[in-house]
Amino acid sequence: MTEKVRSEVDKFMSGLIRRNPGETEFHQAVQEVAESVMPFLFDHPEYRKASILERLTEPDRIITFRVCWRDDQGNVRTNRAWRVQCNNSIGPYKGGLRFHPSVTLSVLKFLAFEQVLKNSLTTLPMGGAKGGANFNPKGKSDEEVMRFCQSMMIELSRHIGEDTDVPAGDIGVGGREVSYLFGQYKRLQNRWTGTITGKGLSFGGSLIRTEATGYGCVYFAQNMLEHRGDSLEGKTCLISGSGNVALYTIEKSLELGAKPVTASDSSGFIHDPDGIDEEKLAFLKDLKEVRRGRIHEYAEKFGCEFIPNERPWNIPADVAFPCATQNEILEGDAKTLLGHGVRVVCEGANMPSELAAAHQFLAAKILYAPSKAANAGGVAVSGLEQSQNSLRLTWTREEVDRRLREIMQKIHAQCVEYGRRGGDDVNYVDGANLAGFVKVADAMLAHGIV
Ligand code: NDP
Ligand code: 2IT
Repeated sequence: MTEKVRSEVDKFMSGLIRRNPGETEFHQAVQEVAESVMPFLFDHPEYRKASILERLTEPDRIITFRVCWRDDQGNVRTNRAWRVQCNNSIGPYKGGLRFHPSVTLSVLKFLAFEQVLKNSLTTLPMGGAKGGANFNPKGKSDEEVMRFCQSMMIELSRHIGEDTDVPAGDIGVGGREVSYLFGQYKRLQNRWTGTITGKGLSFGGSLIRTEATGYGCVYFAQNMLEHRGDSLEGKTCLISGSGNVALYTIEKSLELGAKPVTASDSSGFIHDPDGIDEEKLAFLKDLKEVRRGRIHEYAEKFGCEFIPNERPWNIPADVAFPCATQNEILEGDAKTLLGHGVRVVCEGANMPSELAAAHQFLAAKILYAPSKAANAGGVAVSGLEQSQNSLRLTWTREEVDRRLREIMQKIHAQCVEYGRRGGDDVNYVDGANLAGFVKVADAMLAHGIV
């Protein structure tokens, strides 16, 4: 980065930090994009003249509201919920809902901002939003989760709609929560619309949506490897998390001949040097998706190691798929991974690498896919669910999978186009940020000062 660009990034960031005090995750997500985009803005003054980056980092609208509900003991409980509608220049707002005690406005603003660029990369007409609540579904009964979802939807329903804003799942919001939210939305509207995605297959959900983020992430890793004449076959893979994204990352990596050896949750990780095979994966799915149990049960069942309170990054491997949460790879973890010869880091989770870790991967010139490119398969199939709802028909598994693979290829091609550093070396961070940015920025320029 030249001195001129560095000083402009610093100036821009100090203004953003002043306007958004204490929102460290939001600062981090914007900083990464500003570093990629600023050199381009110097070459294209029309975007700077129209203050596109300033406008893109100021959400269109943020809704904050109280959610009251009654627990099984009859106590009145109060949570805080938000919807951050960041930018709808290229399509209706779209993005997930997160239920986790760590949810703050800063977290949702970073996620909404990244969603704008991610959705742009998918090639589908979707704007970016994110929402959620500091509600912890862990340990709650189905009835309690239902009452929370119903109460939340009473307010949220005023701000969403099939052509306005279409929520979906994220951490802590899976099939059960989406179903309760959708049931309440339908009741309040007295209309059947496809306003939430990730719905059950019997009521408008799309085949492959459950699998899409994990599958898409592995397809992206495969695309990067193929670009260098390599493949996933025989590669040892570290996976963090054991939720929706992690499970289907394990499934697809297995299918493509790789060897997944770890999985984790917030209590620690399991290391299975023989590999998580199909039978073990079936156990893991039942443990996590049905019984909602803890990861140590896997180690007890299959006689492997459970390492409490740690993440899997000190296990030697070829590929890392962080699939749990933000900032789960710190700079030291990145150095450890690189020291062990990791060749691919492909982000299933949103912003799992802190900035200094990402800089390590970029400097080492390994295949490093940032989340907004690598995990876009989830929202892409959400977009396909919206298309099917509008058409009032359903596509086959093969059809949706074919489209998902095609979209991941197109995202890869855009990253290569905008992020090529010479030869077959690609800076996927710059590529994803620039390609996502240009499409939204052009739409904003065309719309005038709004
Ligand atoms: P799930 O709730 O299904 O699973 C989350 C997993 O990550 C669980 O294993 C959970 O462990 C672990 N985890 C969550 N928070 C923490 C934390 N603070 N510290 C340690 N472990 C944690 O969520 P998803 O699989 O849907 O989401 C995972 C990531 O992927 C998130 O970053 C999400 O934003 C991103 N993503 C999800 C998409 C989707 O379609 N669902 C699409 C694109 C990105 P525990 O159960 O112990 O909390
Ligand atoms: O981060 C994400 O892309 C998601 N949680 C999925 C959003 C969606 O609308 O499917």
